Amino acid sequence: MSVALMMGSDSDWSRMEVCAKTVESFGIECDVRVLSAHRTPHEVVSYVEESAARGVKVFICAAGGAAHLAGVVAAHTMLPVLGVPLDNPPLGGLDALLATVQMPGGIPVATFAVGGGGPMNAALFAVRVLASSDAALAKKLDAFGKEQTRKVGEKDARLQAARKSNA
Ligand code: RP5
Repeated sequence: MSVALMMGSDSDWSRMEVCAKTVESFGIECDVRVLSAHRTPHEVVSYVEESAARGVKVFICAAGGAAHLAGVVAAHTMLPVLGVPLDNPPLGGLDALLATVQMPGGIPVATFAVGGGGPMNAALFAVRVLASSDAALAKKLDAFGKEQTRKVGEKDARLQAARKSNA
């Protein structure tokens, strides 16, 4: 059981590393590859076909600009495909967002936020998909949620203390 993270270019990695790290923090293998819908179209299809045979259960596809990677992958598999549009210049990611999200009916791509929490949320969504049939993983997700809540509580307490000492 693993996740495949595909990126259109190595220039995407600085924004997608958090995605791979988040998947791996749950003890799930994350295969990271640079494969482009436009520059390596045949390799994309071969990789998608062989990945399913290797136990990949979810594809995460990140690309900027004319971001067709997630759509092409979704056209070649029945596994869930999560698309992460990236905020490249000069259009800042609106181009990638529209290319990723505006899929024709019949070929679904779950699309995440441009920048911000998008790459991390794609990872967490992949973990949620896998956790739906894995009780141990569901437990880890639950612990992650509780820890996140605890950290927000800490931040709030710090803010209250700082405001009190400045009053
Ligand atoms: C997209 O083109 C890639 O996902 C990347 O975001 C963008 C630019 O690629 P490089 O020219 O940096 O290789 O396919």
